[in-house]
Amino acid sequence: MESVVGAQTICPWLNDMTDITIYSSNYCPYCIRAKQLLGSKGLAFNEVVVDGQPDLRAEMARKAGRSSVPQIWINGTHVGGCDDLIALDRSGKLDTMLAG
Ligand SMILES: N[C@@H](CCC(=O)N[C@@H](CS)C(=O)NCC(=O)O)C(=O)O
Repeated sequence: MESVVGAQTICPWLNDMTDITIYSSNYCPYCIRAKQLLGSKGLAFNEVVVDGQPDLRAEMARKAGRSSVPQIWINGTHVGGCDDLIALDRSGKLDTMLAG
């Protein structure tokens, strides 16, 4: 059986140095999945809920170049949406990013 140890497990203090922002909607299953993945790695994140906030959604779209939620940034780097976050995690590159 394969055992995967995330960067947070090896270095639990990493989360203090990781700045994660997720623009989300409370009605979006992709947002819930992305937040679950971050939570499963013990990562705290700043959440910007865009529901009923067209200005925030427009701000997100301007920064991301995409209008769908979620949109995620890690330490200022735009990661993309939920599918992108999952792909990054599966490739091992998310842990590399988190390790700095
Ligand atoms: N492939 C995207 C799908 C995200 C998505 O379809 N989000 C919906 C809400 S659940 C959305 O924002 N739709 C409106 C739009 O695409 O502008 C991801 O993984 O993040």
